Amino acid sequence: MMATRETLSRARVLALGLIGCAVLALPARAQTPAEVGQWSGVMSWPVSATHTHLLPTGKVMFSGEFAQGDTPPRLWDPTTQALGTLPFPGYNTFCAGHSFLADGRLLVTGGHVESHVGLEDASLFDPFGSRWTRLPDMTAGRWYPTNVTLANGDVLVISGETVGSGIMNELPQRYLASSGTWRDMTSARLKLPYYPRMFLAPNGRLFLAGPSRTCRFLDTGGTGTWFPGPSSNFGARSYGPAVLLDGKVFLMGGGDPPTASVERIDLNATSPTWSYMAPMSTARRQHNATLLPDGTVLVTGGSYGGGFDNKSTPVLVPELYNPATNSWRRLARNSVYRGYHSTALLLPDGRVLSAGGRNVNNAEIFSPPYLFKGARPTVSALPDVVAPRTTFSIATPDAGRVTKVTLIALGSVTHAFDQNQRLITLGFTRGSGSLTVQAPASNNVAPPGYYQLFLVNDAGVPSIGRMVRITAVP
Ligand SMILES: [Cu+2]
Repeated sequence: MMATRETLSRARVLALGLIGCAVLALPARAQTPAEVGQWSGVMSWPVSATHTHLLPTGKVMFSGEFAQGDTPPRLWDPTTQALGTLPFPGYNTFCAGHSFLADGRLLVTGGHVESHVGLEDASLFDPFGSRWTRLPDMTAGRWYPTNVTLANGDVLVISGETVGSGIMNELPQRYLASSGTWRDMTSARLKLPYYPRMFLAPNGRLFLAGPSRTCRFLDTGGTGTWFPGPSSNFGARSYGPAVLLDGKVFLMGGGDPPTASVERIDLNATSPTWSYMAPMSTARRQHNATLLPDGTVLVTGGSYGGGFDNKSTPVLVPELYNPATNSWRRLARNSVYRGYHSTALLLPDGRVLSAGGRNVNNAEIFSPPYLFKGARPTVSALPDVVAPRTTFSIATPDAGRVTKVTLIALGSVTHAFDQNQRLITLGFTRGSGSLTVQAPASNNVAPPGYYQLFLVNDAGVPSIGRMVRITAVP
């Protein structure tokens, strides 16, 4: 009896084992768009989208690299796919800095004479009237500078090469929005690398987060004062993006050879320090990081191999970071290597434009998994203009299912860094057919300007983004 029973159970184990092997041997089940998202086909574009901006009109402005920067910027309508041409600013804005002013105009600083030689020119582009306005020149050229918006709507412009390789513009200048002139930050002279990863912190100071390991705070009062900050852990992260999300800065990859490591600092803390977070599944440099309506971060493109812009080691699989769970998820792969001179941009419909590269005159659009998880919440009415420290009402038939309300500043991206995007999660209470929403606590949290407002439901599905202008309050 015993032997028979044992034989039977052995046979069962063997059978189960065979079934197990059969299951393992089956080809992997195709993953659905609800799990991994979906890419569009490749669209041919007239230039490489190396400088890419979401305008307050909901359209996308982009301009190309090198010689293409001598041609007019282009306009793309994400709804109709129509491509158009915008007025030429009068000089080559390739390698400029850029950010949006409180009134929705784009401030473009510096530009391209030749590699490592920058222009001192600055201009405003008005997306509503589609025209350029020249500003007074800066004191010297800037090739690869960063714009950082301050709480009152002024903009600090920092770094960039002037007349040759390694010859940096060490004088930060503050664009005074009220007068359209510059204030030289003469007590804040500092040599910094290309396109400093810099953010307005909740304490009102600017925080220099990278790409060097040494971090600093800048008080922008008067002519400026630097303060030491906590150094990040990994080291230099050249061509790695940094994003600002509810007062926390995340550094994602970068460096040469590239790293998969991710670090976070919470600038809301009294004595903030950097901590390693879950790494990406793949090392990357020359990639982009895009803030999404549900508070996750989409990383696209880049190269996993060493070297400046290694096309032979493309990363085609995007990854989605969820800060709430500190975890990453690999998504559907795209077709084209997006490295140096590529950009990525959140569109109002929740999709992400991924475009450009070195002599890559085309674009793809990624639909994240959240677009395949059921009906989208809708917004029936909301104010166009919101002041910090107030409450406001949003009419929505989906109030009962809303779990998150976010504001995302319009993207303005180049060279693996978006100088304008930031995400703010807003507090709210549910009513019947409406939400009562708390505006950002201050202009340090949300500097004045245009943001997309999104409602997100209990299935993680975002509404269409609605443009809201945050005003400056004293
Ligand atoms: Cu470049």
